[in-house]
Amino acid sequence: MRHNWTREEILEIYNKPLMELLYEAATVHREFHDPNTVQVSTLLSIKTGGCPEDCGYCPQAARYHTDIEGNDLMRVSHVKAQALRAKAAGSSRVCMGAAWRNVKDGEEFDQVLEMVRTINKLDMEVCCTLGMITENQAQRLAEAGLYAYNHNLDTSEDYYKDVISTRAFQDRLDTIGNVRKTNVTVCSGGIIGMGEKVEDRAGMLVALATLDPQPESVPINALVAVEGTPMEDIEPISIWEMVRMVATTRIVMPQTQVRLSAGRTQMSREGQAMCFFAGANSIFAGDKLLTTPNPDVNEDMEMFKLLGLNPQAPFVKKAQPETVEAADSKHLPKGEKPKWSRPGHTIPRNEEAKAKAKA
Ligand code: SAM
Ligand code: DTB
Ligand code: SF4
Repeated sequence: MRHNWTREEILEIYNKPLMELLYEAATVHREFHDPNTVQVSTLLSIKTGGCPEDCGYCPQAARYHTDIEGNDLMRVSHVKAQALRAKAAGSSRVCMGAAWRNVKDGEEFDQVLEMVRTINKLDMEVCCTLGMITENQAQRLAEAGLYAYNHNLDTSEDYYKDVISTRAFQDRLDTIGNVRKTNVTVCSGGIIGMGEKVEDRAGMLVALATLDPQPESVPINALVAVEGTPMEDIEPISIWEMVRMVATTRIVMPQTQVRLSAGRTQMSREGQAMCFFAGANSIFAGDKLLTTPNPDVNEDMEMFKLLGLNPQAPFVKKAQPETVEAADSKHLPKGEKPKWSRPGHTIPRNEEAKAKAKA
């Protein structure tokens, strides 16, 4: 396993003649994974909208005017019902997303811990994506039975400054570092098609591939351009860019689960098949991502049948974590006030979208 990839090396891979790139990626893929098995995750937005951050791609940022329905924290009983539905539809993992900048100790986080316990007891892998977290909060999630924590780098450190002004790239790395101090696996990837250069895609892959250990899973999202966000007018990327990104990710992170994430509604079956050949071995299933549409589950299952793919069982890569009940917890809330950064520089397109929303 190499942890010293450079941007130049990664760019060279990304820009190879396509047939060379596909062959190399598929060869690496077969060495480490069963090419006919694809892991299926279901997303659940447990707290939607009203987010204080200014992420230029995100329909859930309160400052932009988008057409989404915001919601308070979901009830544990509702989460359990949704998880059971996902399990019946073939998912082995539930990923719960909250439109938070960071986790705060208190009743809502206690509820999330209860959701984690509940889903782990259904024998499904549980993932959370709740924004920035401290080591103590990561430990508490681990104790509840969390399998993975998702926290995307989203793009290169350079381009990050053109996308988000309310936190810095280093905050993301720090949260990933906090998760790494526990038994919880790391899920971290990003978005392509936000107007970044190919060099930025390579830069993001350097940041991920040089983590030691590398993330256990890497979601590759294509931007879903949502009306009202600063990126509403960005044209969708072509399938060839997605295939190149997936193949390059596979080559530099051979053991990682590479997830075809947002943007699949715009991909044909042929396009997705090429991504699976290039090393993608995970998808988000269910007709909704967090707030935007995703292909219908039945259509996905038809695609699996057509391609001879099988959904992966839970806990094949790593044993199921144990759940410690709240009453037996060894990690009590510390009531910390972590100093996550707030660079606050001006990003013109974010300011424009904010002004438009105000007007
Ligand atoms: N608030 C938490 C955070 O930002 O870490 C967790 C939820 S956030 C919605 C999770 C991820 O969704 C983001 O890091 C980003 O990669 C992805 N995402 C959000 N909006 C997207 C969009 N319009 N297109 C593609 N991916 C998007
Ligand atoms: C990830 O990388 N993509 C997922 C999940 N991790 C949390 C989210 C995609 C969100 C797409 C836009 C939306 O539906 O709001
Ligand atoms: Fe908030 Fe996460 Fe959306 Fe950024 S990506 S605005 S932090 S929900």
